[in-house]
Amino acid sequence: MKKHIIVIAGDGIGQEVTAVGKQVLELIADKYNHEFTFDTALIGHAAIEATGNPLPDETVTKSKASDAILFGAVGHPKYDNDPSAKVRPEQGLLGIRKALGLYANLRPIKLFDELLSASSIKAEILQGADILFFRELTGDVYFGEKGRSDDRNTAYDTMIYSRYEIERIAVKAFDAAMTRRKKLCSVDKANVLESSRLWREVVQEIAPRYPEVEVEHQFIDAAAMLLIKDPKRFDVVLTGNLFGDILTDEASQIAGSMGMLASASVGDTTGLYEPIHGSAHDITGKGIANPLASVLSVALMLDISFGLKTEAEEVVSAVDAVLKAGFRTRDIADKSTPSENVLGTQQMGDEILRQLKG
Ligand code: GGG
Repeated sequence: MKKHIIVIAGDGIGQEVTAVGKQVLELIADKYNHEFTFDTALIGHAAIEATGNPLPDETVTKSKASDAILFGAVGHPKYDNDPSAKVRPEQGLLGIRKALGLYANLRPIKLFDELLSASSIKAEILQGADILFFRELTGDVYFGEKGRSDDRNTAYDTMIYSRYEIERIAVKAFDAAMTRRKKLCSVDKANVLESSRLWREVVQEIAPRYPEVEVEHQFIDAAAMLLIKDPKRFDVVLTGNLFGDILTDEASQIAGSMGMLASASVGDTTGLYEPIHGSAHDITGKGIANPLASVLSVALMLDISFGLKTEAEEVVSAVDAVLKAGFRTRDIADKSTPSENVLGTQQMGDEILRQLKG
């Protein structure tokens, strides 16, 4: 199979973890006789530095012409305490999602058994948890009108959703529920927000098309609590952009670390695959970032964009085997991990490659 992949590593540890993801793709191509070609493109702070623009036109053009995007992260601390900055790295990520029509962000919360002890949540609560989040990606307060009053003392962001936007992601989530445990939880704040009332209305309208799927609606505050109290009650979770952003970071604690969570952003065109974590400048350049979310993002790419199920399963199995062998990066190590088993980014990548080579 011939595929062309754009690597957009972005900022901070995005560069480090994406390098490992690319090595996994190269090895899979070699092992299974696929021809994967690669190109790179700029985004985020790196793109601002080089071109003044967090999302250069060339990045969009190259992405549209590719079969899949391997993405790292965007962000830089210099913008965090500068509310007046007009140009920000995050605009690159939001912009590419919009430009490519990537409206559905799939975030599987998979707990590898070996990491049960890495979580701060009790093992009996966690064991067996397996959740697939559908986070809407191109609407909500992220894209609604925003601004300041003339005296700049009042600010607003508009939470906005259209029927069409809710319907297309809801259909994807219901379709996924049909292939899983046939349970779907839609998360909103319909007791307060009008956009959430429309969200709930549309999900209720679609539900009868899927009579086998058991549907429940939860308010975001209750969902946040239940996720920690009883994660096993969830199968597919469908929610908007802001609630999904927050809930999936919370859910990363079920998987042991943000460094374990992969995601796929899909829509009408090229899929984009990225760890859910950001650029993590506090650990950038130290070689200690966990590359497994990038490796697991590669597995999602092989499965969803290329239909290579065997290859995807092999990548997930390699992660499982490396964890079973006792290797950890710092974020998933605990007191019982021998210091020689605590690996850096590339060392962890090397263990994955060793497993894949067989
Ligand atoms: N790899 C994810 C990433 O870089 N996140 C940083 C960020 O800007 N996130 C905003 C969002 O995901 O909406």
